[in-house]
Amino acid sequence: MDDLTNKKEVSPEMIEEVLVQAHINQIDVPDIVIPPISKQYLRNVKQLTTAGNRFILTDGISDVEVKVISDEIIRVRMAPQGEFLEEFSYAIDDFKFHITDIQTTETPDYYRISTNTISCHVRKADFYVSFLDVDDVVINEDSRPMHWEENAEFGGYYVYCSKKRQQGEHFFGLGDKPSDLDLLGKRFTMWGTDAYAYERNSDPLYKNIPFYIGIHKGVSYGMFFDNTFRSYFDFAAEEKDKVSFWTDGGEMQYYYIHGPHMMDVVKRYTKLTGSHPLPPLWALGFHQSRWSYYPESIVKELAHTFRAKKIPCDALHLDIDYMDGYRCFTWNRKFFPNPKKMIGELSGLGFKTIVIIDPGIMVDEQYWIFQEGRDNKYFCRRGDDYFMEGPVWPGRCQFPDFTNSKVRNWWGDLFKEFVEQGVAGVWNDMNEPVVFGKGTFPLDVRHHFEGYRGSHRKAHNIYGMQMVRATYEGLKKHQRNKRPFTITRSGYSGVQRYSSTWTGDNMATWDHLKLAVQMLQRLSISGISFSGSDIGGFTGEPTGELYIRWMQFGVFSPLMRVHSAGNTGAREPWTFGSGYEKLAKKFISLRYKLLPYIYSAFWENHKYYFPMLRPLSMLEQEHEQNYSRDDEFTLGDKLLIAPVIEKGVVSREVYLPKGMWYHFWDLSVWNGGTYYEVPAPLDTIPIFVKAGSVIPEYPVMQYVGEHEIHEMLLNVYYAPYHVNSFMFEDNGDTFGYEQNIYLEKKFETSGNEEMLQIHQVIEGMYTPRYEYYRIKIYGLPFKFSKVLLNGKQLSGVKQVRKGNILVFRAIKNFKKIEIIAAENKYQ
Ligand code: MIG
Repeated sequence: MDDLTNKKEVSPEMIEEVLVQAHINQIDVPDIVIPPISKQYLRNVKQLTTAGNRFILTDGISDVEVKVISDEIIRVRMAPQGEFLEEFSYAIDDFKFHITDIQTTETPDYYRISTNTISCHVRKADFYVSFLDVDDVVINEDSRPMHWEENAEFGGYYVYCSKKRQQGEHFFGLGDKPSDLDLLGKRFTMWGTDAYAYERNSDPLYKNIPFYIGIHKGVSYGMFFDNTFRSYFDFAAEEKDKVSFWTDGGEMQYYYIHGPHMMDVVKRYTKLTGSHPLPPLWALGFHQSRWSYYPESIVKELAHTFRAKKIPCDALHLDIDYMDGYRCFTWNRKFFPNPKKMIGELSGLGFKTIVIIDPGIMVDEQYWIFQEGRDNKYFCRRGDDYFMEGPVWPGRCQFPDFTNSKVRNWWGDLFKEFVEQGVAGVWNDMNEPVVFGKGTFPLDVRHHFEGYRGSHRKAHNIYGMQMVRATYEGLKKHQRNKRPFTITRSGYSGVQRYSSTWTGDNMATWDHLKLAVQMLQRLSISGISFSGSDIGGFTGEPTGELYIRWMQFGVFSPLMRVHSAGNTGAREPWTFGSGYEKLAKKFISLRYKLLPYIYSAFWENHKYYFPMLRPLSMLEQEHEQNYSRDDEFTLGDKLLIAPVIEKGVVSREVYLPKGMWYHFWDLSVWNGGTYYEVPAPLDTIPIFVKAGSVIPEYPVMQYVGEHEIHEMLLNVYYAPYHVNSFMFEDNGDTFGYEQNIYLEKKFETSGNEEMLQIHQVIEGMYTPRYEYYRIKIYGLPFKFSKVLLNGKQLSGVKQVRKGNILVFRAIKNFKKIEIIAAENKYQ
């Protein structure tokens, strides 16, 4: 073939290309050696065209699309050479947003696209994009025009966006970064990584959540950079007045999400990317895990010990050693001769069995799952068509392409047998994805990407999310109407629609406890409320003290699980001696008492997009000094928790947000808006209850559903003003709530010197089995004369603890309760 001489023949296409390049690079003399296009900044805006809620602006070469998503959300995309990629996103949920009205105006200087809440300005002279509120205050603006650069090796473009850091601006979000809550002055990468024994400021970790929140002058907004390639964020690290984000490929595509409150931003982001469906209620109980509990006799002994010691527990986790040679979906029959029988026995004791699963499928001709995957071409392939192979636990493995719905369905169906055996939940590990040695797949590996195609550069950061999605959907199908429970280590924005998550391989150190406190808050404001950390630390050995302090934080972690590495000492609640065992039991029991409250907070996340954990910076964003106070938070909106995260301390400083608070343990009343040094010996941590709250409480059970609840306890904390509290109830494990089979109860309390009123409004169609509430009223400032229920006097009202607590029983459907002060009300 004469081709082999490699003469430089010039085709008409090449000439055309050379001319385009020359034009872009402003070169007069085109050369046959064409260099890749180096950094190109958008230039002046030449034109705006409109199509409905989409606006296309061009500088003659590149196009920018501004799309109004809702009254408060605007998306910006850039097509370097004028051609947008087909629209597709794994992150975006299908929520239909509302747009009231869109106005466009043109001035000599800029184009302006406005909703009734925000406007986007594009400056004609230099293509600077900015976002303004209704009063035309600039909330966010470019500090350079968007820019791009050709990626000569892989194709596509590096795409960049630089924003101005507004005066005094701070930054939050980004998922699981192991750093202080405030991201100012730091730079981060999104590239899911197996970060065994990571440290403070290690980066990247497992998750890829390219969403951040900026706050300046007490106003918040969000930026969601929806791009799955390896991406980077710089929060004024390189240049003090600039914030940048960029990627190795794909499209510059970001959503500006308006506030002005951090809460609004987080709710809108969560609406955009979805929330977690309700988990089964037992999943909010206590989980005990270890790498690994085996054989069967050890697992049973563990279960019996919990029951014998009367320490509540709902779930036991089996790590990789339950498998036969680490082959997914198999059991090691030597260790677990009859899994169904064992799971049945555990279930009889009230335990759910959760098993781990990895994405790597062992290359083994005798293994039917490998055969099926290979024969159906479900495994990922290299760029030049060989199957992708690499070593993980089982040895050589191939990996399902979870970006293909056919593969996901296949994977999901593989859980059928597990479900029949009684497995109640699946823990998805190593899905960054991990390959020993190299870390992950080579970048040329191809992915289906729902038909939109991509190399591993594009699919890496969403691989884990699609794996757990496959798992979730498979469980959902095979468990029929029962809610699945899944955990995942990796994930991309939107992963919360399919799974809970944990913070991976942490260490048994005090700083790691602090990191866990910071990371769970960060995840929560990044759309992922249902998270936990390995209580006690994964690697290393905690002292009894550290273990208990971590357990105390665990009570307020949406996912409460003890887990540890194989080469560490045991981590059961009784491991550290009877003194610590008593404390572990006390706090695990507290978790079970608070379950109806935690469940209601979960519902508020699922249905209304409220994050479960709320940092001080969210509660009082107008106070900059709160931004660095990231070691206390509220769970839901009623309980403020200040975990103890230092060795040997018996008190800690707590900032109480404005308002009146009750000390959870001694019921004393404290005024917020200031700092206190709060006693915190090892048998307690500072917990405060917002005055006016109604906190529902369960009796301590050894596991969810151990017995019917005869009365629901309502703890009512008097406040001299109006407060609303919410409680959610349903059957706890089906999708009935999607058919409105649930109750949403609103308790409205209002107190004054004469009386305390409690109104109850009930919505929904569920009927709890109990008939009565037991109501406890704390902090009444007066002596009571009588209690009226729907206007009729109640008998059997007791006063305890020097008369300061009233206790009585009330029918569950009451509408109004009035506690009336005595004439001589000051006692
Ligand atoms: O290569 O399954 O983060 O929780 O115990 C380690 C064994 C694989 C990593 C997980 C950890 C789990 C461990 N896994």
